[in-house]
Amino acid sequence: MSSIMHEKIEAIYRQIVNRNPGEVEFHQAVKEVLDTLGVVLIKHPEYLDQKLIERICEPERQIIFRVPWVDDKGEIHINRGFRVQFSSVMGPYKGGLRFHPSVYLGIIKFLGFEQIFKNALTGMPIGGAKGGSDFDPKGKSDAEIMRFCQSFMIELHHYIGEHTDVPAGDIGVGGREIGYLFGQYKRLTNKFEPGVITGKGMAYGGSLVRKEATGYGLVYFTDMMLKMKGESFEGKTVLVSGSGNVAIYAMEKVAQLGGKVVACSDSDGVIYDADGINLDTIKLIKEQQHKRIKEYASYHPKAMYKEKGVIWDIPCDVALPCATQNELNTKHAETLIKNGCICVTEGANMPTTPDAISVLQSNGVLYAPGKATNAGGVATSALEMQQNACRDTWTFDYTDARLQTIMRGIHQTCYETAEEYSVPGNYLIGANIAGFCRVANAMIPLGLI
Ligand code: NDP
Ligand code: 2IT
Repeated sequence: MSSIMHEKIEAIYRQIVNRNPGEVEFHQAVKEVLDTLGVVLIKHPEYLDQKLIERICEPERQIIFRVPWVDDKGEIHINRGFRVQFSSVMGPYKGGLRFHPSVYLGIIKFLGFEQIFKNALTGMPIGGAKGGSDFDPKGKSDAEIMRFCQSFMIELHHYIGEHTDVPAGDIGVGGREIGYLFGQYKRLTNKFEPGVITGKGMAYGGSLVRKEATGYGLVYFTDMMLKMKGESFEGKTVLVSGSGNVAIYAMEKVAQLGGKVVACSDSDGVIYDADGINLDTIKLIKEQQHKRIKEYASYHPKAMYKEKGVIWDIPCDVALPCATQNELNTKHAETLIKNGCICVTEGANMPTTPDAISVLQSNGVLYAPGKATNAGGVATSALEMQQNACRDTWTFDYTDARLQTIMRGIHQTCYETAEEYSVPGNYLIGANIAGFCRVANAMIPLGLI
């Protein structure tokens, strides 16, 4: 890239950092994309003239609201709710809701920003958004979760709708929370409008495969990358961080493809089972009991639990970070390489730090970013919206086949874009450029928006 182009992009980035002080995760996500766009801007100077980067980096709308609720003891709590509607250029705003104490505007904006390009990569008609709250669901009763969700929706319902903005789950928001949110939306609007939210239960308008989609999609994509190198999951030792929705179904699909997942984790520690993680036990502990991963050892005495352990210290062939942002740093990347890991693909959003990505890539480790590899979740959300729109329910196999086709399409797009820009095998550049160009090409014909 020419130094003039480098300076232009650097100036845009500086401006974005200054306009959004303190939002470090947002800065990181923007920088990762901007660092790969120089070659595109040389080819398409109109993108610069049209100030496309500056426009895309400024959310179309940001909503911040108070969420008051009462706990089981009668004490009042006040949380903060967010919905950042980033881009509706490809379709209605679409993206999950995260309930986690770490949530603030910078996290929601990084997630919403990535969502624009991820959603564009799926090829489905969906724009990009994200929302959530600094509410901590851990240790809360069902009734407390319900009251919080109802209060959250009292504000949120003004801004969403099947043609406007369609939320879904993310960290701390799964099937239970989606049910409470949808129930309250229905009461407030007096409309049974299933297309307003995705990740719904099958009893009231959900889609088969949505629960599995992010994890399955990640593993389908990873399998395609491995196959390009003459490899497969068969006989591979795999690490999956986290033990939530994405991690569970990544583990399930790895096992189906002949790999062995030997460890998973939560924010308290790591569980290692040399025999392969028993998924029935994980589902029982996590999906039904909402308990800690530590419990696993009481069901499988040979398994080892390490409080505050680092999962990436365990030798593996393939590492799948499926917990949260910046969970895999340079030191972890070096350990993985030393232990012979050949592939790192992201189930979580932005789990690998920028320096760690460089370390992986320069050591020849296959790497692909979350906005490509975890797009199966939101893509299947779009399939749920399609079923809702035509009041239909598809079979598991049909929906799963659609998911596989979408993941194949994303893989091919990233792979071919990397070749086109003379960086073969660089899925990061392929994903960023392909996603950005799709959004840019949809934006220009719409005038100055
Ligand atoms: P869940 O809430 O179901 O699970 C999250 C898991 O990650 C839990 O095991 C949790 O442990 C762990 N975790 C969360 N925050 C931290 C933290 N700060 N430090 C350490 N561990 C943490 O969420 P999902 O599985 O839905 O989401 C996981 C990741 O995948 C997120 O990055 C999300 O944005 C991304 N994603 C999710 C999609 C979806 O469809 N759900 C789609 C695409 C991406 P603990 O219980 O201890 O907090
Ligand atoms: O990060 C993500 O893509 C999600 N949390 C899923 C979003 C969705 O709308 O299904």
